[in-house]
Amino acid sequence: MELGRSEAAFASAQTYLAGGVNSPVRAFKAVGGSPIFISEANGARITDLDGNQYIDFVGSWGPMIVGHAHPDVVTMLQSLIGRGTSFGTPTELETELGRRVVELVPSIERVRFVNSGTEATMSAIRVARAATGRPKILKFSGCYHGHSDSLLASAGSGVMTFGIPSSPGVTDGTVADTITVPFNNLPAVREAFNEVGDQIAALILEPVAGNMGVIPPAIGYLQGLREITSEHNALLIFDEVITGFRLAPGGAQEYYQVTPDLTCLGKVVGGGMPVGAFGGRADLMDQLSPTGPVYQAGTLAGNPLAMGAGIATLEVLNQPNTYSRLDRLGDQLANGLKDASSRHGVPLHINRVGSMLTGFFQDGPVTEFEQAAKSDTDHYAAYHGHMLRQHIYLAPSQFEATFVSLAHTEADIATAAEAADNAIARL
Ligand code: KE4
Repeated sequence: MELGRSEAAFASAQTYLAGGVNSPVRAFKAVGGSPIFISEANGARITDLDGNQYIDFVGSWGPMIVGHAHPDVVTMLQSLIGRGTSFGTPTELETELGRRVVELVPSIERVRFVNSGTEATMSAIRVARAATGRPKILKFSGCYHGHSDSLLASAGSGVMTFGIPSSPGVTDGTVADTITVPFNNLPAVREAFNEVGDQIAALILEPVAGNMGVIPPAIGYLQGLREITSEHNALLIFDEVITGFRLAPGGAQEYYQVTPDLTCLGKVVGGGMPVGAFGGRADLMDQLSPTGPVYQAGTLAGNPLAMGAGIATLEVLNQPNTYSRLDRLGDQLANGLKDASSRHGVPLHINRVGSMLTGFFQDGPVTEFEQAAKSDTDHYAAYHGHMLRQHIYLAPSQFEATFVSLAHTEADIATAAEAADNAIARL
């Protein structure tokens, strides 16, 4: 496979861009080799600078759930682009996307749009701290909520110890109020509340973890978190940047029938344009400036082109059988991987919820971060390379999600499963 143009492009990019990329995972550090530079995409396929075409199972990390360059999204953007790109004023497009979000997401009575998932979670936490007057936030090992300082924290030795910065440049003081406990472990949450419950403003979690690989909530776990937070007058924040509009029209909170107090959104809600959002009960969201005292702002928040792409994307999803089809395609892929794993005797533990899944190179189970971390990342790196050479584009990290979209066909999934069989046979 010829990759010369991508390699040359990466060399040039590194001259001007930090690390040659604008987001670290794109650099292929975890799988080796030079990152692929994409020139165009359509449906379930992406094409690199050397003309190699791949079936795409990353989907820009989740946004491209209806496929790349969907005609309805393109038509919407074409209808808007000639009328200006940003006004810094209210537009009716924001109200229209807001209406759809409020109608679809059970917890959201009022929403505010921002430009990324990071901004959404950062702002939701500010609202929670203001509403409760409490300083501490409880998060979960392996859950990622973007790169705002207070969320770049690792677990301390105990819930009373301060959070530990997970990146240089994040100060001890910034994460002092961030408590990190294991995912899928209700006793750990109860212990935190028993010790410092009256200081905890909110819990924030991915209701289905996607950033340590896909890890579903244990049965009763989300309901348990709902009960504990309600009991202690703390807020429950679902970070649905990945799961929002992917697992169901109303996201994981609809899929599992557990309603948080605040919800963070991103990815799908912008249809591939830069959009994040956070929302919840009106009494919480009305604290935000200009109605209330909690400051939050953004020059390009609610950008009309981005709103248009989000509206068009949610409209495409708003068709009968969307989620049953996504689930069927996810199930077909998972079964193909399981067959390949057993056929060649290579341990591959599959976690899947609907159209998001991860094959962990280990026996499993994988129910929380420490277990996920035991995966054979060398195997994953070799597997990724074998799949790439067979024109299947996977996340360049064992600890990410594989996504299927409405643009994938059963034939695409069968092709990927066959490629996986070939790849696993060579491990
Ligand atoms: P952004 O700031 O990247 O738009 O969103 C941050 C974020 C928040 N919450 C969840 C659950 C997320 O998954 C993310 C971002 N996800 C990563 C990959 N899993 C984006 C890819 C990247 O960092 O380049």
